[in-house]
Amino acid sequence: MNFIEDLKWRGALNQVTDETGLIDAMQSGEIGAYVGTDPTADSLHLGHLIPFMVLKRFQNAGGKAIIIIGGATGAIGDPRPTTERQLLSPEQLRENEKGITEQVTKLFGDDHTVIVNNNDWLGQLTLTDFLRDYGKLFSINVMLKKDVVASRLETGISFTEFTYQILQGIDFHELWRRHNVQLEIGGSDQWGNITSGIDLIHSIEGNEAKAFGLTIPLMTDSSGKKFGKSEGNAIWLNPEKTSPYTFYQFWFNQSDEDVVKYLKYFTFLGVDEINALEQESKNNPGGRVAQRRLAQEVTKFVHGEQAVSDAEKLSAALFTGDVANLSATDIADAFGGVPSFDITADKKNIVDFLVDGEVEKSKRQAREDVTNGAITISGEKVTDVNFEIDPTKHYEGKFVLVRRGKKKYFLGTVK
Ligand code: 629
Repeated sequence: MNFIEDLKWRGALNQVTDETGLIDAMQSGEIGAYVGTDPTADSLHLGHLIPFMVLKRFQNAGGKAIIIIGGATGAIGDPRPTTERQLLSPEQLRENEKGITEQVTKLFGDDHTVIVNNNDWLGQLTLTDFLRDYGKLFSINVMLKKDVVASRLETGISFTEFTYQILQGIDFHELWRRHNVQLEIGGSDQWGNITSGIDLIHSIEGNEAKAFGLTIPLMTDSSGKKFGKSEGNAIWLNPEKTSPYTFYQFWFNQSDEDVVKYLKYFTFLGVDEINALEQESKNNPGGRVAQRRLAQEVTKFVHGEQAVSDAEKLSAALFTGDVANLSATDIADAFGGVPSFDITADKKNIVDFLVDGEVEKSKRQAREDVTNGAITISGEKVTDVNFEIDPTKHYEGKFVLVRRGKKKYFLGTVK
């Protein structure tokens, strides 16, 4: 399978400007491809991973990968279909840019990947040069027909956002010249900007100049919902914003309906291996073999091998209830979502502790549950109603973890 056939098999191809032209260009020598990202937040999230993975696939197929960090375009803002963006302050932009650049470098920065910031050239461009060298080559009539612009004509769009497509076009041309970049890759929302670059290259370099565009469909889950959120929260690639354990669990918890689709999209596993996992998941629904492999592969790609084994160790400890020896970080990660209550570091009788934390409705109920062995404190069963809980002795003095019954957890957090 060539690069495009592989993408089709993975369900990762939305549109490509000239499929045979692109494959010919890839076969006739090493060409470059690029993906751009704007520093609108301080971290990338799962939505960004998709085009970056396609860029890696392009690299694996013998191409050269280039990444643009949009220091200049981020200051302008790619128009959204709905409303005008709020401009980010220069301080915020620099901070985001730093975060995104570090992350991209960590994830994709190897000896073969070039990472550039479009502020290097767009930041140098004077207004008169911009209007003379580029403005003349763009037709307002064409610019107005771009999907996102057209959809904003009702609600309004500033001149600033309207100009965005020209800036992204200049980038493609700049990389075409500097790095022999002949392909731009992006999500389906990027089609208009990508074709604007192709048109610019043809205007400046002539119609024979080779420039292609490729977009990837927006990922949805089996219920048709936009993919990449967990309980309404974005899944970030920054381990401080989404812990590797939460990241691992996100993948591990995908349904049997979705898992094969995600294996194709988000891993570098080949046809044979994915087919085998598909078969396995059909033969043994609920067995989670495919989900486990998915979680391992994506977590390894984003956070490394160690994160995979740490996440699996933590999952196993939670499964067996063997939580006594976990670290405070593990506890925060694994129990971030359970009912929680504030406590002090002072010693407290277990019955009072349970009632004050609203684990139990009454002292009578609390005594009964303790006596019956239904209460576990930080992994140790407690059956004595006179037991004193000393929070300084639990999880680095930060948490006391309560389990009532088989699996109902509550977290006391020392304030
Ligand atoms: C300069 C900037 C370029 C080329 C691209 C860009 C950024 C582009 C954009 N992309 C989105 C972003 O930055 O806004 N104009 O958040 C985002 N992208 C990844 C995918 C996307 C897209 O980073 O292309 O479709 C999300 O999946 O929305 O010269």
